[in-house]
Amino acid sequence: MGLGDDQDGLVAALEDDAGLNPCASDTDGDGCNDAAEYYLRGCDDARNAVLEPRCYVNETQAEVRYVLPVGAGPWGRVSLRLPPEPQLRVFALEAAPSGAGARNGAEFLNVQAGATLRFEIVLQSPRGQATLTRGKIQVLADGQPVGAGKLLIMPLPECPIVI
Ligand SMILES: [Ca+2]
Ligand SMILES: [Ca+2]
Repeated sequence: MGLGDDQDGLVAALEDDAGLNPCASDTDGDGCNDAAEYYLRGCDDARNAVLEPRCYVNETQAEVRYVLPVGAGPWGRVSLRLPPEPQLRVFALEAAPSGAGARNGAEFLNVQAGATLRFEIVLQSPRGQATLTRGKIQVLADGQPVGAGKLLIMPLPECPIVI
C-alpha cells in the first residue's frame, strides 16, 4: 500500500474509503489537506491547527483562532494548552478588535469578552522527527478551560537524501 500521487500524506486506500480524491491533495479546496480532513474528521474550524513539516525547513507553523464568549470576562490571562510535545511552542499573535487583549509571549493579558485571539503554534526542528500525532488544544481563561480545538502533526514526508 503506497501513498497516492498527490503527496497529501494519506494512502490511496484511505482516500477511497473517505471519498477523497487520491489525485488532489485538498479535495474540497478549503486549505486543509486531505490527511487533515481525514484524521481530524473535518478541518474547517479555526480552532484546529495542522502542522505539516517540510523537507529542509526547521520550523513549521500553524495558526489557531479563538473567539471568547460575549457576556463573560474580562480575563487576566488567556493561553493555549497543547499536548505535551517538547518541540511545540505557542506565541500570542493578535487580539481583535485592537485593545481587546495585550500580547505577552505565549498568552494574552487583560482580555475583553468577545475578543478574537490568534495564536501561532510552532513545531521546532521537525526534520526527521515528526510523526503522526493527534491531540487536543484547550483555551484557558484564568486557568479555566473555555474552549477546545484539535491539533494534528503530519509525519515528515519522504525527503530526498543529500550527502
Ligand atoms: Ca487526496
Ligand atoms: Ca480540504
